Amino acid sequence: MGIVNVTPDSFSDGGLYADPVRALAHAEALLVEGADILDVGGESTRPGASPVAAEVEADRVVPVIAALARQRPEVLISVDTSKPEVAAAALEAGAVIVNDVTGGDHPDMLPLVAGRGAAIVLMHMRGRPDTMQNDTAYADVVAEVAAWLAGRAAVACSAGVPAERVWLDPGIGFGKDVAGNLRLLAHLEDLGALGHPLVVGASRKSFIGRLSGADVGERLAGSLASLVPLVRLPRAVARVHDVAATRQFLTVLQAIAEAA
Ligand code: HH2
Repeated sequence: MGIVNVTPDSFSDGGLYADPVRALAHAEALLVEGADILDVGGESTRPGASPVAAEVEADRVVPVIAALARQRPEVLISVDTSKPEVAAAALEAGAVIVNDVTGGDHPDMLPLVAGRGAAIVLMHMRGRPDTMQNDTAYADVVAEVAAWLAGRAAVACSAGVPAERVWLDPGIGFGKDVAGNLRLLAHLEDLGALGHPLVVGASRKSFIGRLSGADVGERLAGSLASLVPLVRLPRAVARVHDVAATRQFLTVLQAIAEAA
């Protein structure tokens, strides 16, 4: 899953693709690099970020999604939003997946996704982006995140979203400290055991900087290392900024796993 941030302030590429023409060119480049899914977002969820109004967010993402859907009808487009009105407009424009960092918290989100026959990514976050790093203590982060995701998946299924269209994400960096992120990555199989495809977004995140001292633009090697646990999972999606390198890395890793 290649990331297309149509934002002025995303943590690693804010402002680079805020212009729709640039966003489209970036999306096309990610497809050439081998992305299977494009995740288009119009609101930064970096730690400390303030919410953006729905109209602003929709104005950012909908033209890009509509143009992409016209030019590349075969591509799976995901919209990174937690607002049902933005999701509705994006699905209308051609998106088929809603990537919701609040785990489908808004009461209208899951019925919308079910009604449109879309898929949903339910991500775990503690609190909201502006406050989420204030409390990162868990008694057992893996058990707590797994229990929460299992509960949200059950709610999504009862709202009418088929189980195979409910994807789960531990929310790396969302209300977790370095140790919490590492434990989640080390125990992804516990989350995979919930029976849904997993999405993992570790790309360029700050725990890699904390561990290595690397600045945000220099975290490719650490981002790739974070994906090693993914090859043990039957169904997993890597949400990344650097698609070509990730593709090559996962191809070789997978080949080695199969040879074993
Ligand atoms: N991380 C970010 C945004 N959306 N969605 C899922 N499912 N999982 C993630 O880990 C995730 C996500 C943050 O990354 P990015 O989009 O690059 O930054 P920003 O939120 O600052 O735009």
